[in-house]
Amino acid sequence: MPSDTSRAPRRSSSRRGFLRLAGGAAGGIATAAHALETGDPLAIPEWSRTPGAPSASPPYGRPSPYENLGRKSRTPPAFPGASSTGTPLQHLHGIITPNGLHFERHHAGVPAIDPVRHRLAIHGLVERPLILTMDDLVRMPSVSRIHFLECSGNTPWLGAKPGWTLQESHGLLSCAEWTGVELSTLLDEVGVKPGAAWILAEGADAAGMSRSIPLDLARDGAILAYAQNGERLRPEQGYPLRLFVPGVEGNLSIKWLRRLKVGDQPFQTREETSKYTDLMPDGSARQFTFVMEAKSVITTPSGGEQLRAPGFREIRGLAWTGRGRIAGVEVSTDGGARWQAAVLEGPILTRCLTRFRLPWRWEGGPAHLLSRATDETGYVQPPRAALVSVRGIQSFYHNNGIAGWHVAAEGGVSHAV
Ligand SMILES: Nc1nc2c(c(=O)[nH]1)N[C@H]1C(S)=C(S)[C@@H](COP(=O)(O)O)O[C@H]1N2
Ligand SMILES: [Mo]
Repeated sequence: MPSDTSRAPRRSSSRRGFLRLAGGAAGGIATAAHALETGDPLAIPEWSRTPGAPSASPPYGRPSPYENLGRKSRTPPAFPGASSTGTPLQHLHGIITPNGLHFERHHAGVPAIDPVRHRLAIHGLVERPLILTMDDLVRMPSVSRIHFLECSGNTPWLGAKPGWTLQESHGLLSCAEWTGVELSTLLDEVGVKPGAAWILAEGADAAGMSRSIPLDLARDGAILAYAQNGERLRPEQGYPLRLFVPGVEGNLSIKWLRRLKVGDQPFQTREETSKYTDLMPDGSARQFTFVMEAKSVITTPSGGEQLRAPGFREIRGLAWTGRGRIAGVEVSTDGGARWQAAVLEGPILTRCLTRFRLPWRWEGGPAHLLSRATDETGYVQPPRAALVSVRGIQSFYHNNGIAGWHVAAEGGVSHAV
């Protein structure tokens, strides 16, 4: 039994006794609710009495009408097409983000691309420049890998915002299985010339979004992805083709990819000069801060939830790192005075979300829930104050500081750091 449960009085040594879900102060599970409604807990409900709807209606399935999930706009659009929507992480389970709930970040909206007319050009410092159709790419050797994608602007440096839900504080984070051609396969095909060191990737959207990617990073598992969780990419995720660079800020994963140009130095595009740099306290700016360092967050309880009755409640969350695998996650329920090791749920994949969980009893008083991830390099997710002491508060991107939730005595949950 985990250490924090040993303090709870136990009526029974069985697991059921420990959870004490039925009856008592922590009652209120389905059986009890059904009994209230019908007076008979084993009565046959109406949906068991006649055959249900036939299958294939609609042909592409949808969630139950009782599930009311949606992405939510994160920022008011600054100019036409600029938008972002957050994944409702607080309502999801496991590590995979359903395609319809993957977060979105568009600098000039979602282009409507005809896959038959779309082309990928690769040129610059290469022996054999190429122009590829989607059919050409899909015929090539393929890989499928599960990785997280996080916008480096996901969690602003604002400190505690009591009104925030998880969708607002961490929603520009999703995780999917990406299928496509490894970029290194294509680079071998075109033959990179001596002196080549960077690759420009350019999107076919009206923003013409482009970033420079070091050749080493491009060869470290980057994918020319055409599928996501088993089906072709969603238009919002870059249909028909996106670059997917695992472990680094989402901005490098250029959607609607139309061109790759190999060069001997970075191309100094708008997105790596005026944007996606980190302003330091001395006025200098850090450029090319690619990697997403270890980070974690508790997904439940989280902001906006209302705990109703004291009793057992599993604390659950997600941890991730751009440097490989998550090695451990610790959870505190008292604002960081004491930490306990959470259980990591497998599979623990590289540059992927990892689920963690910890049994907890809410005794009814205030609590301050925090989580802290450690990755396989030994890097430990820092407190916000430690980040601020080095980087000041002018930075906008790459906030991976410890954050969590405050549980009020009456059970209301709000954002806290
Ligand atoms: N062509 C293009 N690629 C793009 C963007 C864009 O606006 N245009 N947004 C970038 C940013 S800032 C992020 S965080 C990710 C978001 O990917 P998603 O919308 O699939 O979640 O795509 C990146 N690739
Ligand atoms: Mo982003």
